[in-house]
Amino acid sequence: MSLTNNQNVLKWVDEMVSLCKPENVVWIDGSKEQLDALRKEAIETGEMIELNQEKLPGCLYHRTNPNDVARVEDRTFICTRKKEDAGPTNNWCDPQEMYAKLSKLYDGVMKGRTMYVIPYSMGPIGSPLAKVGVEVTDSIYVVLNMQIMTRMGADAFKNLGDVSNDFVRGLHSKADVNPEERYIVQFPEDNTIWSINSAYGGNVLLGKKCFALRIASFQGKNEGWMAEHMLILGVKKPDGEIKYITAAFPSACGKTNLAMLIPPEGYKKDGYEVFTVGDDIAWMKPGEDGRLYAINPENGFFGVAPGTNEKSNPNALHCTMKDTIFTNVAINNDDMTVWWEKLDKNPPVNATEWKGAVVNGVEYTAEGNTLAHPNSRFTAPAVNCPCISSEFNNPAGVPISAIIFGGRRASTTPLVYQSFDWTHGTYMGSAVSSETTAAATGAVGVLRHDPMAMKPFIGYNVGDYWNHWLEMGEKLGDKAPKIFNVNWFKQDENGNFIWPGFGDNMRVLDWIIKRCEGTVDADETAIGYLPKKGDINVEGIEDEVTPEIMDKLLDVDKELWTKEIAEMRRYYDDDIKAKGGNVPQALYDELDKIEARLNK
Ligand code: OXD
Ligand code: MN
Repeated sequence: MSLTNNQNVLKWVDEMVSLCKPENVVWIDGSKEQLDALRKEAIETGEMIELNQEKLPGCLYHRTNPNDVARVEDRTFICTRKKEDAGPTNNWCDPQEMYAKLSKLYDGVMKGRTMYVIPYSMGPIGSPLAKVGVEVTDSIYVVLNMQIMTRMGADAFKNLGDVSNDFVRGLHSKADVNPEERYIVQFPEDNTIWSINSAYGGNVLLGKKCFALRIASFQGKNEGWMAEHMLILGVKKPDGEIKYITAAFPSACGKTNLAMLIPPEGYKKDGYEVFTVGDDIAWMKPGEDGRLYAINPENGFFGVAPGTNEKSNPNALHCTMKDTIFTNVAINNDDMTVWWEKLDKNPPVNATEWKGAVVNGVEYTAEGNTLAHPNSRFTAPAVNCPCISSEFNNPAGVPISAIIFGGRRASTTPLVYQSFDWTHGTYMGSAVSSETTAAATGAVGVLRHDPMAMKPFIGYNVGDYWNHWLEMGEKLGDKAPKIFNVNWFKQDENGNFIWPGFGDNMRVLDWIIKRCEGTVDADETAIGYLPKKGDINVEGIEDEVTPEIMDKLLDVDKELWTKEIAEMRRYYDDDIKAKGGNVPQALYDELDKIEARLNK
C-alpha cells in the first residue's frame, strides 16, 4: 500500500519499479511492527547479527563486503548538463549518458528481491528548513539505518502534501556489490541520486552525504540557504544563556568529539554545559530577525567507532548502548558484545574480526592487525545522547553566533584566531586543509586542501560555492555569525601535541563566545584577531600548558605564513581557476591583504 496520494512520488516509484523489476514492493511506514519484522528477517537471513540484548538492547551487527568499507570519491559523480557547473572538485559526466549507462545496470537488478520505498524527512517534520526524500532500496540494512539517521516513515509525506514535486529521488541497489561497477551519482538539476553496487553507509544512506550535502548545497545556492559539513553545539553559560556554534573540520579531526564535549571541572563548577544539536551536517538559513539559524537535518549519529572511548567521548559511547547498528567492528564471541581499537586495552580473546574470521584477539592485535576496520561505524539515535540539545527538534533551528573552521596542522596555524570580517572568514574557510602526519603517510607536512571541509560534498562548482558564501555574508550583514579558525593539533619539535584537546577545547570556545559578546579584547595580527596573553583560561592545566607553550600555540610565524599564502595562491590558480573554478576576486583580495600585513 502506498503511503501518499502525491502523483509525482507515485509516478517516480512506478518508474523505478519498471526499471529494477523487484519481486515485491514494500512501503516503509515506520511502524514498530514493520521494523521488528524487518529486523527479524535480516537476522534470519544473516544480513544482521543480533547482539547481546541484555547488555546492548536493540543493537544489531552488520558486516560489509571487504571491498566496500568507505565512501568512494573516485566513483562519485555530479552530473549537471554543463560540465563547468560541476567544477574542478567533482567528477562529472553528462546526465543523459550517465542515466543510460546506469539504467543498464539497474535493469532487472531487483529480480527476486524486495524493493523498500522509504519516505523520510531531513530535518524536523514541519520545519520550514526541512526537506523530503524518498529512497528506494533493496537493502534492509539501509531501511534500518535510515530509521535511525532520518525522520523516516509515513509522517515524512506530511510536509510534502499531495501536489509538491519538491522531494529528492534516491535509487539504491546493492546489486552484487561489484566495485568495478560502483557508482554514487548525484543529478542536482533533477533532485535525483542513483547509487549502485555498494552497501556501505556513506554511499547508500542517501539522506546523508548525497542529499543533505551534495544535493542540498546546490538547492541552498538556488534558494538562499547553506548546507554545510558542520557540527552544531550549544554552550550554556553560567547566566543561563545558550550560545550556538557550528564547526567544520575535515574527517579525522574530531567533529563528533567537539559536538559532545564535556567541559573541564572548573567550567562545570561555574555552570557551563555543552549540548549537541548535530555532529556532521548543518542546514542554515537567515531567520525573520536576520540572524542565521541552523538545523541538523539528521536524526542520529553515523560515527567512527575506533578511538571512541570513555575518555575521548563518553557521550558518544553512551549513545551506542542501545538501539544501535554496528558495522564492521569486532565481536566478542563470549558475550556477543562489540569491541574496537582504543575502546579499552583489552581486546577480546575469543573475537570475530571485522571480516568474519574467528581469532584470538589478544594475539591478533599483538601481531599488528586491527580487529575492527578503521572506518567501522556505529549508527546511533540522537535521542540516546546524554547531552542532546532541548532544541534538537525545534523547527526554527538555533541562532548561530560563531562559525569555526579547522584542520589538522602540525605548525603554522595557531590554536585559535578570528577573521576580521565575513569575507576574510570565507577566505579562511576556503583555506581549510589538513596536514598528513608521519605516522599516516610517511611524509610530514603534505597539505590536503579541503575547503570548508566540503571538498567531497560540494554539489556544484566550488568557485560558485565560495561566491554563495560571500553573498550570504552580504545578506546577513552585521547579524552574520563571527568566523574563527582553530587548530587542536599543533606539535612541538618532537612531534608531540602541545594542546590537550578534547574537553579542554572548552577553553577556546569560551574565548570565542566572549569575542562574540565583545567582552574580551584581542591582538590584531596579519592573519586575524588572536587572543591576548592570558585570555585563554588555563586554570587546572597550567603544568601542561605553560606560558611558553601558550606562546607557541598562538605564534604567527611570518616565514610559515608567507609560505602558506604562496600555497593558497597556487591552489586558487592551479587547482581551481585553471580547472574551471571561478575564484571570486574578493578571495584573491584577501590573499593580497594578508600578504601586505605580513610584510608591514
Ligand atoms: C564523513 C562522514 O566521511 O561523516 O565525513 O562519514
Ligand atoms: Mn562527515
